[in-house]
Amino acid sequence: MELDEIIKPENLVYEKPKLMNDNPMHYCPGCSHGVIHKLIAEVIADLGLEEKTIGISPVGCAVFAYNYLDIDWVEAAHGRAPAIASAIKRLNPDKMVFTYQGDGDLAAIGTAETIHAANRGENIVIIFVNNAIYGMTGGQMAPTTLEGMPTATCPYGRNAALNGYPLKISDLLAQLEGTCLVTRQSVQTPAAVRKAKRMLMKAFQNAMAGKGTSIVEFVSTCSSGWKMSPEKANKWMEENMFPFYPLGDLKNKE
Ligand SMILES: Cc1ncc(C[n+]2csc(CCOP(=O)(O)OP(=O)(O)O)c2C)c(N)n1
Ligand code: SF4
Repeated sequence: MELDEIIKPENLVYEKPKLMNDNPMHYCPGCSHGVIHKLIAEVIADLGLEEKTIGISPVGCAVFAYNYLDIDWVEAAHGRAPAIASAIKRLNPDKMVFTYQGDGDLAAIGTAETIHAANRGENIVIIFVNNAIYGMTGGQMAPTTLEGMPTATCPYGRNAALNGYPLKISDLLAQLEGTCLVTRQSVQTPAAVRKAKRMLMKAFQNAMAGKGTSIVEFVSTCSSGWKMSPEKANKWMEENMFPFYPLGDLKNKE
């Protein structure tokens, strides 16, 4: 049978989002970043915001996010994405502005920018990829590293007495008046992907409606930094990350 006969519009059950180009992704096998990129592309297209969306890419493994989604992007210095997003949204209130940040970018060097943008209630979306480690730089401890979890800089496991406790920054952000939606999602199963997409869509709608800051945390895997196979990383995340970072809405103002 010829390919043309199989690939008919009526047989189509899945297609790559149109905003995702054909550049090969640099992410490791089993990494959550690629799936989250796909969701963003789908949500932008579903809401018809292709010409209105400006993404702010971070420093971290997602530094090259701008290579994969054909929307407008600005590259921020490490941790400064929420400050840049605030300025862009204020100058262009009709645009859809989001940041895309890892836990090192958002919850370590960028803590101040994140908290103050959320506290000002900037009409932006903050997409927070929490893989509990600094992936890009070789797997060092992040603020969100779990107690007992080994990393390159705490090879015997995070010790709270020495390194402090893992930071639940989304819980903290949910306390701020400026946030309208703070939700914790994941993309390790098709059901989780569908749920995460619904919440991401709500976040984008909130930003366009001027309701304040929406934060979508994705509890994520870093198979390379964790030194696990993709399959094991997913299982480890379910067993160890989810009990400490439970999925669901922390705040959802109607
Ligand atoms: C000012 C500055 N300080 C430190 C670095 C080194 N650096 C690059 S990425 C990174 C952390 C990335 O971790 P995370 O934000 O969790 O993203 P991931 O790579 O895990 O997706 C650090 C510390 C830098 N590039 N710039
Ligand atoms: S190092 Fe970790 S976060 Fe970076 S691409 Fe690889 S799996 Fe993903």
